[in-house]
Amino acid sequence: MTQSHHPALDAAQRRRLANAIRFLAIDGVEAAKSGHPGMPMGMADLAEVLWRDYYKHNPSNPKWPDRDRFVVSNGHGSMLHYAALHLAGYDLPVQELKNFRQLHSKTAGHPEFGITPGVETTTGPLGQGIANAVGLALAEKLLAARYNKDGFNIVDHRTFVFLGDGCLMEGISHEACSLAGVFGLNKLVAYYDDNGISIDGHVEGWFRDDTAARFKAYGWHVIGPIDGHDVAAIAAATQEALAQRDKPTLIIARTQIGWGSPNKVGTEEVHGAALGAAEVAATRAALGWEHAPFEIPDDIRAAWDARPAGAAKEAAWNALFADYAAKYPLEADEFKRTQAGHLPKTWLKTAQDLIAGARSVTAAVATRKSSQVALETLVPQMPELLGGSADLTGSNLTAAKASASFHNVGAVGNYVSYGVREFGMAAIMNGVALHGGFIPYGGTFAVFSDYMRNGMRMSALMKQRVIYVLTHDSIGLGEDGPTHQPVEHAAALRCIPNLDVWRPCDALETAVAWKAAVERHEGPAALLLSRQNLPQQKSTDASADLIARGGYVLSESELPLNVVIIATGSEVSLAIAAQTQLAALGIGARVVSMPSTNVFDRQDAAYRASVLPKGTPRVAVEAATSDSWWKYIGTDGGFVGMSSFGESAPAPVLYEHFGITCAHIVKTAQAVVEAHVSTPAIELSTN
Ligand SMILES: Cc1ncc(C[n+]2csc(CCOP(=O)(O)OP(=O)(O)O)c2C)c(N)n1
Ligand SMILES: [Mg+2]
Repeated sequence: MTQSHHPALDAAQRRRLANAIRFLAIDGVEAAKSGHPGMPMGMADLAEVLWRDYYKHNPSNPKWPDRDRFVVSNGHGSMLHYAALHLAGYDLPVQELKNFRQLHSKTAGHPEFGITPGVETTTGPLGQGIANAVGLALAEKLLAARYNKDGFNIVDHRTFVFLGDGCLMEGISHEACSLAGVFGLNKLVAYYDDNGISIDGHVEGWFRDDTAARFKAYGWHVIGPIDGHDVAAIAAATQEALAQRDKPTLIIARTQIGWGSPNKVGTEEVHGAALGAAEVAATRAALGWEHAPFEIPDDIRAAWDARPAGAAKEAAWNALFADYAAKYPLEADEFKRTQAGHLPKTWLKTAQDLIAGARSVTAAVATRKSSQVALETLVPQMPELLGGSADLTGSNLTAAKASASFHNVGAVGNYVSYGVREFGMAAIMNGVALHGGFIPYGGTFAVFSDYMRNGMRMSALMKQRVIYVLTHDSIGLGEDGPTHQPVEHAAALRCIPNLDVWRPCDALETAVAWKAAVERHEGPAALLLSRQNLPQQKSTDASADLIARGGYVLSESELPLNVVIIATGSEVSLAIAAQTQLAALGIGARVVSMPSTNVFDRQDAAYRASVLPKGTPRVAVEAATSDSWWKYIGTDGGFVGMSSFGESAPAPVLYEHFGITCAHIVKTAQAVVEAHVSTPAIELSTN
């Protein structure tokens, strides 16, 4: 049973439709003199069958909530996606295909979310696309369980993904596909481009997995190998996949990279380079394609046009949703609100409760615990929060009382145990965020942010609201030792563009960090949280707004100002103690708490100068490397922190050992003040 509204075509006619993809890709790459023709030529027949007969989408509204999702995990094959989008009738005119890979075109080198209508996620880093697809399918399953009612399957769509050898070689595909099997994501259908080629040549020398056995072991339904150029076989495999009720499907499709090119087919040569004029001509002749570059005959255009069928499908869904909304108005409102990414109407009150609750804390509390307390306020009020941890729930404190674990088919849940799979978790959270309906957050130890770093980078690049809860944020975690003690991670995370890193010092700063992360529509946040208890700092009614600026004067000097001490997180209380001791020595010190350098850097110049006055020497204090701090303290500033890996010992012993102490801050401040006072003016030579 195909869903096509087009008349049945024979295999030769369908081959022509697939060849339209092939030649748009060939000619696009030729025009750019850069790109990857091999994959589009190899997977064109798969795309033709999937897109024309099964893929549920409406080119006129790429954001229709119940559309199927399509991901090209082997993102170097971007021209296949662009060609299909163009042919199906998306707002991607042929001029854009001619501008492949050029500045500000809608056809970037690899598919990019937010640039090209119909592209669901940014791919290119191999393996992450399939993990994003797992996230997309997970979101669908969770939303279906939550919102569907008898006779009202308002959430009922599939996630189709193309992937290649490279995606399967990458370790992240193991993490994500293993979870997809556990979760029984039966609406996930992956087409593996089994062409035996990657960049270095025939893969036997580096990739000999029994992929079918591997995926069966994950609990997937595996089909094939099939002939990836045989339309009937592709259709049969797809129908078998769509019939699965409790397993994701992998269709192993044997293809030839560069299919159609007489001299380059089946070779790595065609993976990532233009065919060249002679071979393009030879391919045109071999396939009987007589059309000029970028010219598509009307009958082929008509056969590809998915707009009428897509509009009809969306209209049917809109009617269903209208009936649903009449019967279940609360659910419908919540569905629409969360799909749009809007916060609940009660958000202002929730945020006030969050801040007020944090301000009422007096005891010393670890910021990971304060984060959990924040979640106790947020989770019951925000069904869109989808929590989780990479097997460290009891350490990350990412579960609230209202967190309900999602385990399998049909289960309603708002908490995912990702297992020990940090990178998989990050990329799955990206897929969940991209799907819509959720704000995902997930925890691990801060030191393992390296494991998921490229996933975090992709959240930032795609401007997705994903919240990373990174606990055990310094040597303050103590006895687990240097393997578990982050040293360079704060600096490394802060330099990812569009990732807001927060390292709060107490319950109030933690609450403000959560508020900022949840309110941030345009990107991810990382919360660096302590394992050890931290004292509460003084606050006023103005504090929350000041904290939200990323850096602020926490404690002003009572003496004329000699030095500014900038501190974050667990070291803020040391700076406050040093301020008192410096005052006793006659040195006026101001303490600036800087929970987020990224947010502080976005403040206007006047505000920044009011916090860090020009000409006053500065000392930064952070139990981490100094790399984040030179831009604030200058080369003549002082730094108290780490310059090596940590050690295994109780935390107080380590703070002493590494000199991250009140006494050392005092000494460092004294030294920079003295150097500042005694610095003579430099005589400049005039010749
Ligand atoms: C994480 C990552 N590492 C390396 C690359 C560079 N790269 C792009 S394609 C490719 C080979 C992919 O082989 P395969 O998936 O079999 O693609 P095919 O040549 O069959 O199209 C490599 C190494 C990348 N894009 N992402
Ligand atoms: Mg390959």
